[in-house]
Amino acid sequence: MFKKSLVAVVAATLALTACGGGSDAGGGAGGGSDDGITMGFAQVGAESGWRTANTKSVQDSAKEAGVELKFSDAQQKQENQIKAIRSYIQQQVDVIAFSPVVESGWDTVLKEAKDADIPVILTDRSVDSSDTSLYKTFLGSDFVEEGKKAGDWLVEDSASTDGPINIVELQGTTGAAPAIDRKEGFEAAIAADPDLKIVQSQTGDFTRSGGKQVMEAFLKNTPDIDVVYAHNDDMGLGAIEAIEAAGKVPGKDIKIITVDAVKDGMTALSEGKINYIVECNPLLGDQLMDLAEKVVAGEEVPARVVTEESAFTPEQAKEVLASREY
Ligand code: GYE
Repeated sequence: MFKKSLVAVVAATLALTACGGGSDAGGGAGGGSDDGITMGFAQVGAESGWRTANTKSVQDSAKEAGVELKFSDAQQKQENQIKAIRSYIQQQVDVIAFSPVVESGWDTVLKEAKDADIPVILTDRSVDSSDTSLYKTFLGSDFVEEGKKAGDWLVEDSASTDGPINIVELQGTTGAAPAIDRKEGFEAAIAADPDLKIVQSQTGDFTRSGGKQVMEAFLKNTPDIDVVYAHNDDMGLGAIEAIEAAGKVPGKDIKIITVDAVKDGMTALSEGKINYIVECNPLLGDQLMDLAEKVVAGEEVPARVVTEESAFTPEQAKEVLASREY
């Protein structure tokens, strides 16, 4: 255990160093980043297709905007993110942006950034701190709304079916804003139909392997599963593997609803293995750089910037698949 966490810390530190170096090269190539700003970005990890697209978006947009990016990957561990933020404070970056892996437990480190006069931007996920002066703005999706869209679709889809409909839920990372909110929104929506019942709900940690493992267990211990609601595409894709291995047909014997709409998810949707995907846009880089420049210049920014999103059926997935960026 101890050894493992030590490895993680060393890896995170290496990531910090390596990426700092990489962005220096980018600044040099641009030739004019002397008066540009430096951003410390503490990413959650590399747990999903969404996250990979989000990281690329942030890195590309930083380069384009002439922002020197110091990037770290916390491997889904809060302690690594806190370490990275402390290191950015020490390096006196102009602005810190991060996507908090879980909602709670950030006040101390955010206070340290505030005391050092370094503005903080929350991106993608939020914190539950009651002191909103600890950060300048929160850029990201409305996860409750995403959960509602998923639930509303199911209510409509099962309107013509009589009798109970058993739902199993694959939750995101325990304590993460998108896991908490997507659950809440979905539950609120399906309350409209008393036949819809969540019979099992467990975390798959937003990963494909997590989704597969939990779904295998559900298939063994839960009779008559009608629907899977997965908090992201990756867990849904893992569930598909488990369902097929159990000799059932995903999308037919068991319906699947997910959130994200990344390429692999949209491909499975277009093949009818997933029935509905609620979009969550990972391309936050441009808006983030824009907000960062304003915040560093001392300009006012809105306290909340919500990303615009839609949702897709298999037919719609077929239409848009080729033109999707991620
Ligand atoms: O849905 C999931 C990722 O925070 C919105 O994190 C993000 C979520 C996304 O791991 O795939």
